[in-house]
Amino acid sequence: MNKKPVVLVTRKLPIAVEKKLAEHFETLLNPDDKLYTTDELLQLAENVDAILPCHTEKFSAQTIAQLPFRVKAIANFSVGVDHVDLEAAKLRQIIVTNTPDVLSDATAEIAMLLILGAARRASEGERLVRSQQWKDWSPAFMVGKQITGKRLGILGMGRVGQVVARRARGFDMTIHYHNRKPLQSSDTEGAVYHAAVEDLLAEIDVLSIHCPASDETRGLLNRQRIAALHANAIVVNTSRGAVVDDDALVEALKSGAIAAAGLDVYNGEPDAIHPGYRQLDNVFLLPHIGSATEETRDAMGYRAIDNLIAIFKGEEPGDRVA
Ligand code: 8YV
Repeated sequence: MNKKPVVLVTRKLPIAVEKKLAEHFETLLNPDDKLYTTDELLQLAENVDAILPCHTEKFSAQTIAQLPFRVKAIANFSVGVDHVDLEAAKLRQIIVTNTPDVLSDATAEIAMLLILGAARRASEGERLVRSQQWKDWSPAFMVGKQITGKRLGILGMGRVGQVVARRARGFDMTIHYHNRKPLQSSDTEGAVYHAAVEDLLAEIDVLSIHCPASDETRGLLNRQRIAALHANAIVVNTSRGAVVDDDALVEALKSGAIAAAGLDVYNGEPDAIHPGYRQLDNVFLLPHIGSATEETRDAMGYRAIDNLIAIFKGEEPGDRVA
């Protein structure tokens, strides 16, 4: 019998996923969920055929160049692949895959939570109750923004963006979007396309960011574009912190140039995020939990396993990105 390929799993995955993986592969697991340094990662990769990492492990060109030639695949447990230098992987003929689709619903839920939380001052209210500072009620108390019937702008109308649009229609929101290309008219469900980001920003009440981090999108929401938003606007980000210029967003939130923000992803996450966010009352902050549901974690794992199975059968994996 042929020996099973060996897969290095960099983080603790759901039990069912680790079990399924072990049916097809020899596994090198991380039961303590230790965050490996790059040196540890390279050392562990010495005797494996593939790596199943999360976005917490960075595969720069330099790291990829140091991977043993035995490593044939990086099957990510993530939809975002900005932690992997795809060009470097291609050069080394390492196949890279991701896990699209299966986390769209979970991430859209968090986008809606952020929209509502930011609009209705959930963070501020929760802190008030917990700290026993809630002493009074009046009609002027904790008045927020109503989102029903407002205009939602979606930056990046891919899989997650489209689910958010659908959920937001349940709040009677009208949908505007910017994408590299307009969607086919059969898929837009009446959403209004804006070819220029600035035009989108000027038209909306809530902005929800869903584009991946790339050279084109890094710092896309910069000072000049934030200035195109109106003073009641709310900005929500569940994609990647890199899309936002933090100094500019913090400044706009502080000065009242925009009303509020809801963030699940950050530059410098987890422990080196812009300190300004922590000091502001008008931001609703979550710790990168867009896809963190039991169903989605399992589905992400199974999708990564399917990709690995295809790769080691010599077939084209369903979710190849490099
Ligand atoms: C994941 C994500 O939890 O899949 C992604 O790109 O950002 C998250 O929702 C994480 O990346 C797992 O590696």
